[in-house]
Amino acid sequence: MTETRKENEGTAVEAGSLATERFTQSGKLAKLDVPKERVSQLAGELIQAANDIVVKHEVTYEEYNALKAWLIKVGTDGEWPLFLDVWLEHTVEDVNSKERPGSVGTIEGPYYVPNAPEMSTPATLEMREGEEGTPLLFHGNFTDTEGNPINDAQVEIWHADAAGFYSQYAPGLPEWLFRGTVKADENGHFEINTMQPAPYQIPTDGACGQLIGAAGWHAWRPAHIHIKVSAPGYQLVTQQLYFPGDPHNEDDIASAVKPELMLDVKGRQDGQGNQVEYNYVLAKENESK
Ligand code: MBD
Ligand code: FE
Repeated sequence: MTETRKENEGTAVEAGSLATERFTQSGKLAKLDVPKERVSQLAGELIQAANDIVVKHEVTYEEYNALKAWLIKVGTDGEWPLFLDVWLEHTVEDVNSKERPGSVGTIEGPYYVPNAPEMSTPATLEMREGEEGTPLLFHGNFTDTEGNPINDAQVEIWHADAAGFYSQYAPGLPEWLFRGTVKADENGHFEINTMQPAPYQIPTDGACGQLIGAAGWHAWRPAHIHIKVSAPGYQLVTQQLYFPGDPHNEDDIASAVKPELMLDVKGRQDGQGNQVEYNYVLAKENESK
């Protein structure tokens, strides 16, 4: 446990169960209809890959039972969303966004909550009185791939607080702390006042943490701001933005850092923390994806 984890930490089981429940109840499951041929091919090759590993490394019964116990614990801890989003989503995102022009995306992760409070620009995200951290003014513009402004764009933003906690996934935080849906103005401009998040350690007291410990890995993600940008008629971009100099930009446990997502943070003239500009280019629905 690090000094950033306080008594309001909660447990991996709580965060995991909430993420599992959120996913189960999200609209994402209503539309699923994977054809039999795809299921057979994908599940078949996954099972074959696991069998190949057993042969290649002459996996013992002790190791097989450790795996079985661990997989059971991933479920009881509710950590399937965490496990998949940390160790698999980055490749799914890469494969599915490589043809999309415009702003670069990355993984969504397990802690998105839809329908965060709507605000017009300039917006200030919900904070507590005396909120700790460095103030950050995040601003930018939306254009299409030809450079024309987009007039009805929005920025959904969510991030951890300065201690590394996400609202709705850790006890004791205001429901919409550091979560908002900010409407850009008619010129495609947005301004969001928030606080810089801290580097983030994924929960270490659940199944994922147990794996990390057993393998001698680390649990850190660099500090990041989660974003979904969209406008009617344009393709949604899900991304995260990162801060130069973070010790975990090079070894993110979730492999979700890309050079295009690095912010160019500057000190503010008025001494009130930092500011950063990041501009979005959205692809139309029918532009290749
Ligand atoms: C996070 O905040 C996150 O962004 C990811 C990908 C996994 C765990 C926690
Ligand atoms: Fe995150």
